[in-house]
Amino acid sequence: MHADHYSDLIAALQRANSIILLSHIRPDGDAYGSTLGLGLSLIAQGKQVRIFNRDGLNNLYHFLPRAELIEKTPEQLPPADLIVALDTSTEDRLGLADSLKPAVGVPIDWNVDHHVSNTLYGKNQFIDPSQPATASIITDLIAEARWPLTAEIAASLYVGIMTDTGSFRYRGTSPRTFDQASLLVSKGADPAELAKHCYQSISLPRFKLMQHALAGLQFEFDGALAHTTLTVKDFTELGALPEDTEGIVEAGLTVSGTELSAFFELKPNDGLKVSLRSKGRINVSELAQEFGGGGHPGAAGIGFKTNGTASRELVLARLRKEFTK
Ligand SMILES: [Mn+2]
Repeated sequence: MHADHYSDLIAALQRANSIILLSHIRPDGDAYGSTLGLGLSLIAQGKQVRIFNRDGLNNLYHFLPRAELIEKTPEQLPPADLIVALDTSTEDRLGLADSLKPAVGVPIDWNVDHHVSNTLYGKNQFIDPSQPATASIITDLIAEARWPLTAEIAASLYVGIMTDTGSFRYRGTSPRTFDQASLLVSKGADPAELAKHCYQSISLPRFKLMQHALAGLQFEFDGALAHTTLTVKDFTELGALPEDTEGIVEAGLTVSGTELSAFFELKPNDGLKVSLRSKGRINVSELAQEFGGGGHPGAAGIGFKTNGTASRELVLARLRKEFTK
């Protein structure tokens, strides 16, 4: 997308004095990194910024600069000139209280995202699926607007890009991504230090959850399909948290010849979360959409509020069809 397209979003942010930034439930490095990066750059310009996430700040990301700015989304949003949603493909994933969902829709002024499956909610949208992270979009936006880019802002944005690209390995990583990373590192983001925090600082329960998930990994079709399942009991017994599942579905793609990895997470009250990853031959976004989910061609997810056990079988049967046709 051409840089000109940033001008409306830049103007809206410049006009506003008080701004609320929102991101998705079960936040990842990009949800935190893009909101903190943009938030800190706006604060540096004297604006009042509140950064809300339904799940607040999780343990892994406490190292982020000014992480204390990330607050749990309240039942009622305080008054603000502008509300911006970042990195969130559907309004449901903002996890807003029902009281914030009037019939006219969620009061989102700008919807800024890189997911191709974005449902285009909100009054204005800036969706760029050619960018591998929302933090990439924000990096370009800050550079274009010539807004403050301190070492703290650079570190936040770098974490968003590094985690969403799997450390610059996933599809969507382009020359532009390295230009952005180069800019952020030149402004003070420390790649080794930030990688240590993201990849070598996990809790023991989280590691044990990964260990358990890998032990349960099943390979079908000569290893082309890999899948594993975790139950509510697994989390309780290992003392693991819902956020501790990051990296499990990706681990399923490690083996040569594996095309598709699926991770099933059974939730309380027979809910189910499905994560899908593909090495490229199979479009998992299309598969997820068949069950009301979405994502990218290489990474997608589905959520079921009820009938999780039965839905797991249905999804698994559908995935197997990809290898039998
Ligand atoms: Mn993202």
